[in-house]
Amino acid sequence: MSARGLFITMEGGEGVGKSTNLDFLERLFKDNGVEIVTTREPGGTRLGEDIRELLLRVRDEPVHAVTELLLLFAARAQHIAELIEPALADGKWVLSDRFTDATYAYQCGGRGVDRAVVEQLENLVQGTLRPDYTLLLDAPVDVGMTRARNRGELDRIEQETMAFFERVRQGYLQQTQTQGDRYRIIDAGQPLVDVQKGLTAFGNEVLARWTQSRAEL
Ligand code: Z5A
Repeated sequence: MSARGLFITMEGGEGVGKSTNLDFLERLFKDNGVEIVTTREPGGTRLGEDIRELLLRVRDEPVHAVTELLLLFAARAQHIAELIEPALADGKWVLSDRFTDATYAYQCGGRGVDRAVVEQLENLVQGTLRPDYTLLLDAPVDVGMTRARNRGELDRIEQETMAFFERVRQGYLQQTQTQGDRYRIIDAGQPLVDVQKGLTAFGNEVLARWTQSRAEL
């Protein structure tokens, strides 16, 4: 039986470079012989991608914060059952563009949802599943916004205010204080080449720890 795989998440505000850097990290791990599944939230399964579309489509009615929260966790429940847990159990690594830290940052930080409510849903939906490592790409809000907005039309969440995204950024930074061990923070405001030096250091650290933990079995 193969050892359980590692669960790694990439987080950060809008336009910090998650998609770009997820590809870079995937390549680095694959080049080192790791079997890896990349995915994203909301999404990752057919049902999850349908929920993503519901969540991000611009609507002419307000979306209640609890409705948004429950849709996110509904997508997450499917994601875990259908993709994340089977892959980890099979010894594969899972690299996800966002996971529950995003809920603490956007729904608690951004929308003001009580953390205790998210903790309850986290326990219900995830059981004991938590990421092994989380890479937070952190950049000033205006830097990320400028990058993201150059891409064209804004979805429902992207249409939020600067103040909202500032609270999201603080929400992420607060998360790293509460569960410090699994986080690595990279300054994503730097040129891409420097961000990717940080990613390489992170990737090599994870690979070295993994190799050591296998040797100790
Ligand atoms: N959401 C939520 O509210 N609660 C939750 O629990 C979850 C999600 C899971 C969808 O996420 C939305 O769902 C998101 C949060 C919410 N809403 N918002 N806003 P998403 O991850 O799919 O969407 P996103 O945040 O809008 O991601 P993004 O805008 O696609 O950004 P990104 O992936 O971080 O950036 P990128 O596409 O890799 O890079 C953007 C551009 O910048 C691109 O042209 C790059 O070439 C360029 N770039 C990247 N890095 C650099 C550097 N270092 N220098 C210069 N240029 C760079």
